[in-house]
Amino acid sequence: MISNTMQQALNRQLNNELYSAYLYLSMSSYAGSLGLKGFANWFMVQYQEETVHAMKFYNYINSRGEHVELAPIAGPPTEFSTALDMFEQTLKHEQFITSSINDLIDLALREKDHASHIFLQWFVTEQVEEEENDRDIIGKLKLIGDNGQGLLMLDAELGARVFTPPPAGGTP
Ligand code: OFO
Repeated sequence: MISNTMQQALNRQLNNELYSAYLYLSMSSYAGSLGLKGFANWFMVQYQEETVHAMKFYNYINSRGEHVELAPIAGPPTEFSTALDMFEQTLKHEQFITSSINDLIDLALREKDHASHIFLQWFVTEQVEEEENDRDIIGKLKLIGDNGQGLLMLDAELGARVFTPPPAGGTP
């Protein structure tokens, strides 16, 4: 049993995660249209990871005896100026997600909802990793500047990213 306030807050975060998936799917398509197949792959893996995040909230809400209320997902931007622009928007979005996770934890603490507090810890660690990855890539893109060869080398590096599905039978 979780409070109504907590259920609604978790539900909103589920929607945020689905929006994250939408945003990165849009970026993947845009990168592909520029011929940057490695960037497209990186964002496609990111999309897949976000669907896992959304399902974690979905399963958690159900496991607490509540049901999910799916809300409309906002349309993400569909055009981006440069690869750097995509990653700067990615970092900004992830910082928003970090702050929304922190707000959820504040709520769990206020409500003495220890189960939700523990559930949310995974996301705290994940957000540190996500923001670090984005900052690393932004740093490389700034170093590369207008150097096409550098961009192609980074494209090859990002093309090697592989999605690791959650363990079968475990919580995704
Ligand atoms: Fe990108 O971590 Fe979820 O939203």
